Amino acid sequence: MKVYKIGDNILKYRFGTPFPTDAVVKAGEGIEKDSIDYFQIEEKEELKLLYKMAPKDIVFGLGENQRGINKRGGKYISFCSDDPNHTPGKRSLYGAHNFIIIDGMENFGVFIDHPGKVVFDIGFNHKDYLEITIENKNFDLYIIEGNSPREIVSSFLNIIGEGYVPPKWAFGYQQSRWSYPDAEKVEEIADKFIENNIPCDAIYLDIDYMEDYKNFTVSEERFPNFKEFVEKMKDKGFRLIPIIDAGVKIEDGYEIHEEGVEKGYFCVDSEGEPFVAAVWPGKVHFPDFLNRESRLWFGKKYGKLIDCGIEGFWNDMNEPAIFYTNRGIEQAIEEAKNAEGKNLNIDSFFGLKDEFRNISNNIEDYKSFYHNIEGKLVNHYDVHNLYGYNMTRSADEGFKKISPNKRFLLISRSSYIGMHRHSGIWTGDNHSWWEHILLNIKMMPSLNMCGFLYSGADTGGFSDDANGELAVRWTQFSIFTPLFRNHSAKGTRHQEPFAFDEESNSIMKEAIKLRYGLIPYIYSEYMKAIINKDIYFAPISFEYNDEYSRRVEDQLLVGDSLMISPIYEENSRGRYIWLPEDMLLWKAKDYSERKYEIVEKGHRYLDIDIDEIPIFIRKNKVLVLGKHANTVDDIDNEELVVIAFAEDKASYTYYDDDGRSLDYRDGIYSKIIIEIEKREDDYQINVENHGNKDIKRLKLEIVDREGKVTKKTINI
Ligand code: MIG
Repeated sequence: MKVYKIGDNILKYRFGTPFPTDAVVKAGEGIEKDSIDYFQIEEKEELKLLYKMAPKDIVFGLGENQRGINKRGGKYISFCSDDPNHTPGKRSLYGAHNFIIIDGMENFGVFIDHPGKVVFDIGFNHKDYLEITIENKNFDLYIIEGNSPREIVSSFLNIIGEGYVPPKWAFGYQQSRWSYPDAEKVEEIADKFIENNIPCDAIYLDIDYMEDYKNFTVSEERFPNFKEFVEKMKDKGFRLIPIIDAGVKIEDGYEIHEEGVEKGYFCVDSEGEPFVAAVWPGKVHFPDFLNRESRLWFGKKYGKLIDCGIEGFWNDMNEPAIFYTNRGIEQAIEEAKNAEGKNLNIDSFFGLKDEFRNISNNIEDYKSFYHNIEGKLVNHYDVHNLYGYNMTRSADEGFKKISPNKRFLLISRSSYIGMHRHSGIWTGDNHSWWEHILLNIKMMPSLNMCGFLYSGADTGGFSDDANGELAVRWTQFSIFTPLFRNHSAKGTRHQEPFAFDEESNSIMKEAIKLRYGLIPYIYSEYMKAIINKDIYFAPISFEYNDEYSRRVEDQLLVGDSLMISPIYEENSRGRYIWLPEDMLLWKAKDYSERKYEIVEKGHRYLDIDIDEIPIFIRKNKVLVLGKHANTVDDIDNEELVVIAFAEDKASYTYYDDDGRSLDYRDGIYSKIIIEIEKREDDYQINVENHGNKDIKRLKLEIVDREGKVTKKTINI
């Protein structure tokens, strides 16, 4: 074991010879040390790290996973999986996010940088023990110390590098469905948004836009004159976001297939031949994204669609998902033949059924192909969790070659720590279930701790049918998620904001308009989080360390000023809330109508009608609101409403930039610093403008401890 010091509070323990994952961007200096802090080590066939948790310890993290914000009580397996049923017992979803924080008797973070299987048993086997099992003994263990979870997260974000920033329009509402099958349908959907005056910035193209599911092709029949169509839709205010799948169809004459075979850009089987699996297009090869040249080659292919005016993509099936291989099919058929005519007992009957069920995403298949890493073959199974990450990295590297200073929208289904530098993620195939609104709420802060700030769930739910109320309540939560996308599966009920009864439609519309009003705040908080290595969604205990706050799982902090308490139960007209301090409540309905009330610290029951979105402004904090428009580009930025809950003083730093380039990385952005201080019965306001050329007026609404509202307009 070698030990490295990375900064003041981080140690890296290196076991064996780890595969370079590129998760961490900071190298350290070697130091002399021969024991590991905090953990006991058990070395058998696998390596086990053991930690005895104190009763009050909370364990945060693990990004995309089941269960609570506090991960205690569960067992989680990092092995990226295409699992469309996110039921509570599932241990693996699409991502592998091996970062946890222990907050209690001792405070530290742990990151296991290992691209193979890692098991986190957090008090499942034995309620007091955290056991981390790493199958392969070559890995890096990072231990990060800090005084608070927020400090630890921040140190972690600091070593994994600066997060992805999408174009500003990607903070607008986005509509998706599997599929809007042709240009006619896409345009019809766009026109419905226009007719109904509902803001929307993007419409997604799912697999049916392609010709026979071939990446980087567009069906001539369903989308004739694609380039003109993309332009026409952009003129109407909608960007089109095509999907790209990991598998490349095997077909003579298909350029990507032929080039890939010729140049050796695909993963190979044990004979050295391109590995064959079947996904949407039928038989496919998998690009070897772990290989630098393959990555560059594939990344540049996005240019084909970029040339047509496309500015955003979603990368799917990149765990990679495998429907079947010949091996799997043959084995199952063999078992079926053996069973033929036999009197099957319960075990052999279910065994036979499982044979067929287990054809997809089978471990044997993952063990039967290889990556070429600088001339050395590496078995896929050992580096499985890096595949989606590197597909998405390939896209981002391609974009940077094609248009170095332009921001693209990019989301990936599968991910590993470090991929947040290249893209955001959507959380995959959830269901139109109330339970999945709650899962969405709990997952957001965990994803943020792992760097994935630009994320969101399929609003309204992917599988199964949503009713109007569910679509409404989900939308009312998703207006706060940086990625705000409504998506649904083939064969399910339509769930666009005009697909339900009149009341539900109109509530969804108002919620989406409110989202656009919130964009100045959301964008400002998002960007400050990126630049300061901070998070956007946090558990309330990150700011309030009382014993109640530490247990709250269904209220979140959004940026520095807000707390939200979404409704996630059917037929609900209110809910219990824990207020760790007095807060200002705005039950938002229509964003231009603002009524405030002070809610005092304590346990409260709050009535929340179907059309209300409770937004709490924390003490001495500020919410900024803009005007809504039907697209982000059309937002009129002249006036900013500044809502302050000022017990004695409140301040806010409003961030903005051009929204489309990467210039913010060179410090090219504007700030308006607003300071409000209570004086006898008036307020002293101090405004400093550092380079914002859009905003001409601040309309202040300052609410004091008694609920008295003072309005002021300041020209800047
Ligand atoms: O096997 O492209 O998660 O969003 O609509 C399903 C079809 C493949 C899974 C994605 C989903 C997408 C769907 N895809």
